[in-house]
Amino acid sequence: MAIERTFSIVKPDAVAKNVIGQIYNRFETAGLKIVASKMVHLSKEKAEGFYAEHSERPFFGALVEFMTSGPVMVQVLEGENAVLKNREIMGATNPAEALAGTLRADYADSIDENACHGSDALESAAREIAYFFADEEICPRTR
Ligand code: RTP
Ligand code: MG
Repeated sequence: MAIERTFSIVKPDAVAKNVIGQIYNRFETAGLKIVASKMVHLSKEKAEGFYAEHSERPFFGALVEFMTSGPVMVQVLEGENAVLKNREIMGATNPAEALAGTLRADYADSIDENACHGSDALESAAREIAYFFADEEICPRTR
């Protein structure tokens, strides 16, 4: 299986619940390595750019308002099959449909405030990583 990188966000609701460490623990337990990480408070422009693909959807305004409501953690996760593995760890977009033991089942309150983001494909992962991290901010393991 290929070693991949994916992009992940601990969203403002989960940061407010003080579960950053518990979420990072899920990534590490599943064998994903955190190779870049920082806390940021997104501007409206940064959030709109990140979710540009959804700009015509009815929930776009609420999504941007939520994503700018408090700080987030952004991280790059590396490992075998990282894109799909992270989506499995997160669970379905709507926490009511998320499997037991997934991040969204455990930490999300609604489809609008759903705890985490994960890239949905290798191409979007590369774009999203570059949207938040310079190359020198990503630190592959040397041991
Ligand atoms: P994300 O991008 O945040 O990881 O979530 P996702 O791939 O599971 O879902 P996506 O379709 O990309 O939607 C992005 C975010 O928009 C909100 N959403 N609301 N009310 C709705 O029908 C609806 N659909 C999507 C969610 O907060 C979702 O995380
Ligand atoms: Mg998405």
